[in-house]
Amino acid sequence: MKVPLPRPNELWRSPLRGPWLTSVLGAVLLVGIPVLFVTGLLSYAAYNPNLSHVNDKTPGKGLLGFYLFSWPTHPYWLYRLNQGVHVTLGIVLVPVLLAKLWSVVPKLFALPPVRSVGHALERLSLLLLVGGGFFEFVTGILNVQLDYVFPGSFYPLHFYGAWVFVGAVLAHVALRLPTAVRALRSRDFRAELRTPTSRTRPEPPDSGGLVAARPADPTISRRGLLGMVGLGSLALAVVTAGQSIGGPLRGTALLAPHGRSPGTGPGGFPVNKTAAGAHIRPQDVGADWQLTVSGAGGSVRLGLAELQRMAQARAALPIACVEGWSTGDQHWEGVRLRDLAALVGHPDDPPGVFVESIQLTGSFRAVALSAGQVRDGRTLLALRVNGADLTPDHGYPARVIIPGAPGVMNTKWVGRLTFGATDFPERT
Ligand SMILES: Nc1nc2c(c(=O)[nH]1)N[C@H]1C(S)=C(S)[C@@H](COP(=O)(O)O)O[C@H]1N2
Ligand SMILES: [Mo]
Repeated sequence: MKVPLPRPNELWRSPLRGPWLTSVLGAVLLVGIPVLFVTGLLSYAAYNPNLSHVNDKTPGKGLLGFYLFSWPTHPYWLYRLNQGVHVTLGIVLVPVLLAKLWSVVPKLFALPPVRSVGHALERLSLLLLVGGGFFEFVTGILNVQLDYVFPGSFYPLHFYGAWVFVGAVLAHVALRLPTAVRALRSRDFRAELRTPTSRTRPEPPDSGGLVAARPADPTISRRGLLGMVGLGSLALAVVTAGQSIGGPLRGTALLAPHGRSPGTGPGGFPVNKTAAGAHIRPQDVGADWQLTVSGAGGSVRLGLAELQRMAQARAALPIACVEGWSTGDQHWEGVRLRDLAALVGHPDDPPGVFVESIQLTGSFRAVALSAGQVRDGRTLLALRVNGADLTPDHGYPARVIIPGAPGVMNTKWVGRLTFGATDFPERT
């Protein structure tokens, strides 16, 4: 005996489900996802990956790196803004994404799974859309919350995933836009916001199979559902944005993994990796510490006192991490990188520099900076912050600070600067 399988829209019976609701949620994502994509691509460009394989978080990016450009130092808050928007928006869109998935759930279980070649292609694009979206949001959130839990690196996964996801979004929009526009016009948004649960009726039956075949009685209005999603997003914004905005709002960033209460005093701003975490021992940064500076004109070794006797410059700059949090503007003081370049044979028009920490293990202990970054008079080898010596956790005795750049480029516990190099000198 053959038992007919129930159709998915017979199993999912919410009277709210329908093309209009799906299209409203889709319209929000249609605005948000391009912003995520663009800020994500910019964030990758900000690493100056073409400068050095040490900076390149996705070796083998190939054609996908077509848009890369030399990341500017103006405005000095550029990366902070970009990354604050990227991370905050990504988190804020989670309730919308979940609601959108809920709204189309009968589609995901449509039977038979494939009816024709066209249908197969559409299903495949849906798989890439749902899978790609899920992957991007999960890897992004894991990276902000837990740091590096991935095999290899987060960057290639999130970067390649973004292209797959956006490709699927484009295909989905191309296939669905006319239906979505029609659906949006089928109901008046403002009237919907005035409709209570008691007057909530299902949308008319649709060919797409979203509307329930036998709708249950409503337990919430469309206005209620959209309000719930909106409040969820708002709540996430409130407990996230403070980590990028800083100041008194930092305390509200309940979801921020780093430094909600970074202490007080001159070093009272968030720390990513502590000196102990980086295995920097007190004797490594004691009286014996020396900085090796090399360039076309040779090498010099400078102790802290010698660096302190050089011209000291000041710059108010934030550290802004890829994870979205920022320290806000801090008052740094130290030697301009371009002055150090002048010491070793680059009196004018300095080249880029390869910066190495004395830290021996772990990520982020070396980075290549561009000539443009060295040239900027606000790019410092900072010795002091907020009127005091750097604290051990902030990179004592010396760290790099660069306007507009990602936090990871602000190398701490610096031991060697090689002007004109883009890799470890012993490897070239
Ligand atoms: N040597 C070294 N420098 C480093 C890091 C590191 O792990 N080791 N982390 C980088 C990252 S990812 C960021 S966001 C900033 C954080 O600086 P802070 O801890 O002083 O706030 O330092 C950068 N400099
Ligand atoms: Mo970072």
